[in-house]
Amino acid sequence: MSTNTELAAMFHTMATVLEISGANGFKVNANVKVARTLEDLVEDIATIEDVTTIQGIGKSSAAKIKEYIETGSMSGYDELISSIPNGLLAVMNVQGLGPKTVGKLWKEAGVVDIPSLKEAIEDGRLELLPRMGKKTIQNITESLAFLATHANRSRLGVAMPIALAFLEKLQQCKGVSNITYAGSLRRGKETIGDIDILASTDEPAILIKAFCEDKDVEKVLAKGETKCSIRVKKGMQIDLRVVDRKTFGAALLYFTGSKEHNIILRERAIDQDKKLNEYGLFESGSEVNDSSSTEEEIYSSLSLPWIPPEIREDRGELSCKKIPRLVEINDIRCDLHCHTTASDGQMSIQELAHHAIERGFHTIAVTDHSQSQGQANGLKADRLRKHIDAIREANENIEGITILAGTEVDIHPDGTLDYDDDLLAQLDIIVASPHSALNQSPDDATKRLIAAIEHPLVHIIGHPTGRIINKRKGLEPDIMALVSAAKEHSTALELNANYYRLDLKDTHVRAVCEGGALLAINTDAHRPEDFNQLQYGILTARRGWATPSNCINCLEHDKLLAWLRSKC
Ligand code: DGT
Ligand code: CA
Ligand code: CA
Ligand code: ZN
Repeated sequence: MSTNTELAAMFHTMATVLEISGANGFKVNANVKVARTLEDLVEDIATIEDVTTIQGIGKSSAAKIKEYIETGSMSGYDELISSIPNGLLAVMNVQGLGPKTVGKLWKEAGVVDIPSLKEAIEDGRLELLPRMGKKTIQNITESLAFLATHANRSRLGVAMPIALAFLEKLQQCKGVSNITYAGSLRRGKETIGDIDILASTDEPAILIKAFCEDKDVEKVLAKGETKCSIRVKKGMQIDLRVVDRKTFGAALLYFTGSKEHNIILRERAIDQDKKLNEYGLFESGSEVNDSSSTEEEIYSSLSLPWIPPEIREDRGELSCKKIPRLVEINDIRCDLHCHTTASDGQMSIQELAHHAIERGFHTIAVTDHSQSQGQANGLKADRLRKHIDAIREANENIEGITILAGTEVDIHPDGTLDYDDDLLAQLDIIVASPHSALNQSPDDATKRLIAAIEHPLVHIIGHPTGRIINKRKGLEPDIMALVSAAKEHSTALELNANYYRLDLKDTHVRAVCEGGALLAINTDAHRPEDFNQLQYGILTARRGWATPSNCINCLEHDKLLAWLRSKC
């Protein structure tokens, strides 16, 4: 994680703590503003001489930033964090609880962490608070149950930067010949229990010392000569295993998993009178493995093609006749769901277009929020009309990319859309997404989404379930019913690449592809760096066995436009 990102997270946390404590809004906003500025900053903050020259960063924030860059800690931050109970920030993860409510729960009902929140619900203390109706408490209870089963796993987009930062540092240790991440991270799962790093080195002691004494380590959990575990300050566990260079391929295969995939491989080896473990593939009776082998060679010795890590889940990959060529990041030619400053994005149309050109896209869609999304500055009809003109003008003036005039129109709970058809018909592309009533019944959700799929002007259903990983379950529609409607009406279902969403999820993506419906992989970018989220969408798409031909974002320019026009 970059210093900019680290500092931004700290300023966001300070804003939250201030808001929980009931500080005045001005102070809260000042911290949010600094956090946003840091997120948007292209240069590394540590390389900027005088931080106060950056607009949005005042003297006192600048001093805090300077202190953090120089010492690795920030006294104002530590003080603020310790001004509220230890476990209170975790309560913020409960869906529907914002800082103000959490502050009230703390001050008026003695809630200091998740367990005491549960207690307050059970003994009826919560109900006594103003504006705590039965329905609200029911929602909190459901969210708590959800958190209990999911929250100890980190989101993919949190784990990946932590792992990459460690790899970058450890790679430089003397003697290291091979180092990579394995486990669920290599398989691209949406959440990661712990990060597994695998290395071969001539100097294990140097590597292990560097690993355990890294500045990001909070605690060394176990330390041996070939295996260590640490917990990093951001809360994740990392396991490091040092293996012999000769056995690296076998170890990589073993520690990538999944466990279920490994078990079938091992059985297959036994059937062929061989033995497979993390040290290699052996002829039965032989204990020595004197030829180093790669993953490819081991699969091949078992008469199998190399299986991409993302599909090593015992979901038919070992009995499948031919593994399809899974979609890759370079296959993606356009992004069809992005926001600008017209709604809640931070890029102008021009900036959005230039970032898309940089990514090598042939097309970018401007799809700002619709009128119901008040908190996201959604566009009323007259503003949308002007926005369409502005997009068309930008499309005329900017070379090297097609800029589509679109919308991300809300799908109301009853399945109707948030703009009239007359207005929608003026657009090049329509993404329709559910944002409200995300706890309606599965039946209602299915009807709602199918109505949008069947709408003749809708191209893509954006983040169809509205789930937020580790936080909100979202809608639970009948996916097979959506897929067959989507196929019939040539409407694409989105895999939203944002790592909080990854919606549709891997198994749903597979249902879309196998059912012959179209898949869209979009970043839903609100800021330039959001385009980087595409990697998580691709990992998830691969876990769903998606190929370039399943995905509309892989279409050539003219074919994409022909499909879009077939609707409007
Ligand atoms: P996670 O960390 O919960 O997200 O999931 P993984 O898959 O990274 O699991 P982890 O960290 O417990 O172990 C890493 C890999 O090591 C796992 O994917 C497969 C392999 N492995 C671990 N334990 C066993 C086992 O008991 N049997 C077999 N065959 N493989 C194992
Ligand atoms: Ca793991
Ligand atoms: Ca592990
Ligand atoms: Zn969006």
